[in-house]
Amino acid sequence: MPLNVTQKLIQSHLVSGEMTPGTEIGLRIDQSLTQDATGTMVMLELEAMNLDRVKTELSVQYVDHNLLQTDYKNADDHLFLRSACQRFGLWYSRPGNGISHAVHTERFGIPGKSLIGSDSHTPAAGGMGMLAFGAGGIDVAIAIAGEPMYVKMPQIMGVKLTGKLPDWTSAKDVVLEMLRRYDVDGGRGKIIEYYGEGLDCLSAMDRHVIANMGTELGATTTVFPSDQKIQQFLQSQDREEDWVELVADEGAEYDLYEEIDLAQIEPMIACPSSPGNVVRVQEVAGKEVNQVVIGSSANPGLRDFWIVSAIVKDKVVSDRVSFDVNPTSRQTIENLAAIDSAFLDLIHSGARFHQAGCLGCIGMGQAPASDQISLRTMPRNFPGRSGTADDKVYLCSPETAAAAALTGEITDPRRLEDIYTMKYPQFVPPEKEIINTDMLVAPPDNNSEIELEKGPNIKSFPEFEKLRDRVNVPVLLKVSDNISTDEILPAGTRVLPYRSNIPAISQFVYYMVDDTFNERAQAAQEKFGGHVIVAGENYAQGSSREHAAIAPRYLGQVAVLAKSYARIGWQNLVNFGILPLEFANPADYNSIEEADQLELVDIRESLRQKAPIAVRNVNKDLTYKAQYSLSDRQIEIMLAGGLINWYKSRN
Ligand code: MIC
Repeated sequence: MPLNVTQKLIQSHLVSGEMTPGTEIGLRIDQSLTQDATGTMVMLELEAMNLDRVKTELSVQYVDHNLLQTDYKNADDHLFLRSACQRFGLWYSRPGNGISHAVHTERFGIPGKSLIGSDSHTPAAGGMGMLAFGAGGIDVAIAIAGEPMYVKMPQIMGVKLTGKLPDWTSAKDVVLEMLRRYDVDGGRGKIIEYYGEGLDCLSAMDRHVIANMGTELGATTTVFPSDQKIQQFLQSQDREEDWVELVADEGAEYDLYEEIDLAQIEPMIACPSSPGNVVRVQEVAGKEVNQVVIGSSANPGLRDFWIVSAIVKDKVVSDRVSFDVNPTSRQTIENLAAIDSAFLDLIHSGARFHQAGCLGCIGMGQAPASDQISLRTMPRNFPGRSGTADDKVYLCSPETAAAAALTGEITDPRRLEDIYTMKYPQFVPPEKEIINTDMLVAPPDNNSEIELEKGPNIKSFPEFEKLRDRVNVPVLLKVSDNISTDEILPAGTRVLPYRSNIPAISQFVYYMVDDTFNERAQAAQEKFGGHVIVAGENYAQGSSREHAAIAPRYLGQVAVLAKSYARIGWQNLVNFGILPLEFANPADYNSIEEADQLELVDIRESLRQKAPIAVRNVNKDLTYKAQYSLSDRQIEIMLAGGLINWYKSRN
């Protein structure tokens, strides 16, 4: 049978299950990637699991999120991660070396290999023909310990690309067009594979942009073939020997089909406050802009920075606009500096040039002014994520961002031809990039004696009890559709330093939605032994941060009762022993109110029987049927009270 690229990747890594959509499969994991904001917890989990040394072919720890050092906490985390890399045998990418996804693609990614990362944008590596998944930290820790990664076999959606992108548009506009068509949940349960002759106009880093933001579609991952474009890319990275060809067989088929004629793509923009809220730039042109930020894992390529420098060359950005440039990596900075006057052109135009990293993308500084528009080449604009509560963040291509920086208003970049009588600048990539690997520290051969270096803010992983059989607990919060992990547990300068301290970070759970939540959760834990949350569709979309499950569990969350879940958020609930229940009849959602008391009985036996759980609303005297779609393995994990308890009981 002719196979597509996804099927080839899955087949070559399959250790259990069959490629039947909806059933659980186990996959061998070759490489792992962790970043600091989620990685500290991964290292604490490795410690809790008593791991001696990584069992993957390669594992890399990046420091790219928690870069601001407003006190000792983040700096302590960096040292802790360095010691953990030495202790467990990981590579360490030093603070300021750059954003995990791009650095991994440039330095370590290999077509045909599998990758798991404690960051939801890990699928970016699918741009170079890898099978790459974002996951909660504990799933990454388990893979580092040599266990397979489990996922429900997705449907494979083939997106045929035809034609060639017009001037003033680029890869970001393509993925924004996908978001316009499918919104933030249209990719759920799917792997998106791009194919067709349109691929010829997309470089490896352009494909990275599209694969990165496949996460915003809710997709399990995104896959591109490994063709001549990837070969050229690996040549430019001095790693040609890592190239293998991986293309679909002649006559390969997909479960679902979609098509995009690239020639029809126009500059697109995602409006506040969802990546799925996409319109053509023209439709919102003229709105005054106060901030423009270039960078992030969603537009990390050298081209993405060069095109902006070429557009702003010999001009000065609007005096209303803060023009922030967040380079992807030190490699980007060195190479930008080596291309004619590109670096100087940016600086001269007024750019505020920052260190390499994620920065404002996760609210680590760069908060916009109140009630002002910020245009960003980033992947996400969930409410308040920027650090400003009433933010108005738009997501767009580097071309659209540069145009707004110059004019001070949202501007279709095609208009620059008239405003400045300029032609679309054509990027000629260097045949060989400047490569500097000095900021990547290799793991030592002998690791067993090394001590973990824990600052006072780093607290060991909390212990959780096994699942109870009966609970009678209040609904502490009722939320609507598409609640993101940024709303469940925000990031930003205030909260992120507590990622290695669950008791401390738990005070911020649901803080953005209801700042009395923590207090009420503690009271409910004392009085009733816990609480539940009621939610709409696609609960816990967005980031992979497992803290959005661990911290609620720490506060006594027993179950979530939702209409549906986002993949990683759902998996994280299971991993930390919170029941991810679904309404058998979604209309039941309407009859529950905050503070209703819900009684769940025979929980353990129902799980063993894989039977629905009856949820009695004590206040309304109603009973709802709650279902769940857990595999046998996940049921064992739930009964044990979470993945760590389960792992320990087997090792
Ligand atoms: C994000 O883009 O939301 C993040 C920050 O990269 C997260 C990880 C985190 O919360 O630390 C992600 O996407 O997984």
